[in-house]
Amino acid sequence: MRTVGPAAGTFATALAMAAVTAVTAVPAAAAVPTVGTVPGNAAPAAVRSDDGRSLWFFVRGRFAPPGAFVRPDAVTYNRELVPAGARITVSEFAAGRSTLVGMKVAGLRPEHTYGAHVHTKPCGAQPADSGPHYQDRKDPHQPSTDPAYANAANEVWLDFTTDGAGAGAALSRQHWRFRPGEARSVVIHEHRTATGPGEAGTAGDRLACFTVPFEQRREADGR
Ligand SMILES: [Cu+2]
Repeated sequence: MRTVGPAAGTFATALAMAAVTAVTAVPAAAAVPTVGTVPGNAAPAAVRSDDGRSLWFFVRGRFAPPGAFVRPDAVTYNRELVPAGARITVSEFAAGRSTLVGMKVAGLRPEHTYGAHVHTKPCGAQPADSGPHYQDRKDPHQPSTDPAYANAANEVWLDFTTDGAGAGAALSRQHWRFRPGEARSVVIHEHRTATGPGEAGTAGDRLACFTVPFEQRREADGR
């Protein structure tokens, strides 16, 4: 497992790793609060606990090509690098001013380094539908390639390298919380994320997208 972004504390790392691990250990029928299932082609596994201050959830999906009639929630745009049937799990744990995002994938190309980020819009039939990267401090110039904004502390980067079986994982810790409703998907890209001026944040083509319900607007807020 690779930690992206600022060095995570031992406790937080252990906690997040436990969350990522729990993702595979929790059976679909676990007696935990379930806020609906992920529609479309994602697996019916969305477990969520949200008391208004802290939040924990995970969602699982299985990639498929965009279909004409099903809204794509786990969609591959490149079946060579993200084959149909490849699996993804994304988890978020957020409390106080910290956010941990974990991701596990399986069924991808073995020993390949992928870029991955949290994006601002849900997946669609087209790769561009997921919008730009989520940024804590928004770059006034979009698309953002200024390393002052396009970096692993201000965005959520989940780059990973698959093992010999095509499995991979990544973990990101941020010292901020998502603005509700503004972080909507994880996009997997062609290669590692660049960091230099004029190219920071770019990672090649968008290969696949997974719609994720990161911190959402609370219905009680009436927004
Ligand atoms: Cu991206």
